[in-house]
Amino acid sequence: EYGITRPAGYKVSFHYNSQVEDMHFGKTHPMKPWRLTLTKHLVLGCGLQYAMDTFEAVSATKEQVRAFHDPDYVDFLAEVSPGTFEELCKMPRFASHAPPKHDYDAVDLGPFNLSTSPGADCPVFDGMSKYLFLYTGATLAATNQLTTNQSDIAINWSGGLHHAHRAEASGFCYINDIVLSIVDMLRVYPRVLYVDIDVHHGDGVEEAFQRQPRVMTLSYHRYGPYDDTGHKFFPGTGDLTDVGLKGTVGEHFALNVPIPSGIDDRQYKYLYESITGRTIEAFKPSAIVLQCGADSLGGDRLGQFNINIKQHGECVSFVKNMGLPLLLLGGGGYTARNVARAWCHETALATDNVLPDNIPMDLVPRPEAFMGRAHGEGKMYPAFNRLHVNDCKDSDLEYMVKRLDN
Ligand code: TV7
Ligand code: CA
Ligand code: ZN
Repeated sequence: EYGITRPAGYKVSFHYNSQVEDMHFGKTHPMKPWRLTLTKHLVLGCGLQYAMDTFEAVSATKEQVRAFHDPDYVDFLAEVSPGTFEELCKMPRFASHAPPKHDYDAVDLGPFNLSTSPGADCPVFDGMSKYLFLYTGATLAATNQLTTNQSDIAINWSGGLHHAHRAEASGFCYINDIVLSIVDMLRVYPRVLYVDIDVHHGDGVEEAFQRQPRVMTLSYHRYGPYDDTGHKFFPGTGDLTDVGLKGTVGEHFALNVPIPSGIDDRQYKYLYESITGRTIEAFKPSAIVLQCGADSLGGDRLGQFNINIKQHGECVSFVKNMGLPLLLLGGGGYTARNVARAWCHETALATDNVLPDNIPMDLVPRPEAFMGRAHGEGKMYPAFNRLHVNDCKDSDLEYMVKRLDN
């Protein structure tokens, strides 16, 4: 349709299972799995399936998930549903995992930071187990394509859930598919670089590998107080001084780029390319995992950056140009139409295709109006409805680059 061709000299695989789309975290919850429906429709509408090998994902097994997560937690996730939650909570094996109460939290939290209250970050919802094990299965299949040299780039837009801890759900993330992928990669690659352009700090991945010099984690994120409530932008970690666990061999194998609100394309490009470039030079990774959270786009419901789809995509192109095995994962992204446009554009970049500027639907007023349509009209690159005040001083950004360039 748009003259889509296969990339010359390398192979891309795309991993997905449409069953993840039907899930609902709750009426007002910002995480909307149907953003993946939009993405799928755009990707297929553009004909990008002809440029890559597409795989229907199957669920990860409990055993695979235990490669990082606590066995009790894995059993709980496999069995839990709104109907079984209360029952499971009473079982001593699970009850012992109840989280400490946070004062700011109005909702009741059960074991593993899970909850059936509608206001919870990590609610228990219908079909949840299916959803979790499917997005994880897709990431592991994508990883397998890379480690067996069957693909050069592998994509799973339903993965990238970077906040999940060993025995705790956090920030809309339950199973840390990224950690599971990297653990698997370490069987074959000497060194893996993890880069995270989600607007939130990739704390779960950083923590998992804080003692591991074979994995370097690099996260770009909004950091600091986010309004006058005194609360920090979630999860509140990822300061410039946080460089891995001090006194272990993992020290200096984590980097964090804390960013004030409103950063624009030019400033983001400067930070991203100087710091990612230097990191690759020094660390010499054997493979790269890029978490492409689309909540770093301008106009995101939760994010506070002002970057456009074009720059977001250039972050993908930049690491792709290193010519290393590359895993592309999704993550956050709360203005669904922008998420779909960004990830479709990035699927095109991964396969060396250029989409005309006017494909996807700038004119789509409401996401619902778009459902069921392949694509609308409008411009792809120009961006957003709501601009954040730019609190980034060029001199501060330059200082940060120098500081990180040991
Ligand atoms: C990867 N921000 C995940 C990002 C996770 C962010 C948060 C919400 C939120 C939750 C809701 C909701 C919300 C409008 C926004 C300190 C709290 C404050 C719960 C209300 N509306 C990723 C997680 C972050 C849930 N959490 O990186 C149900 O916003 O700030 C917090 C923690 C305690 C819990 N409360 C929020 O992008 C995928 N949550 C509406 C309904
Ligand atoms: Ca990040
Ligand atoms: Zn995020």
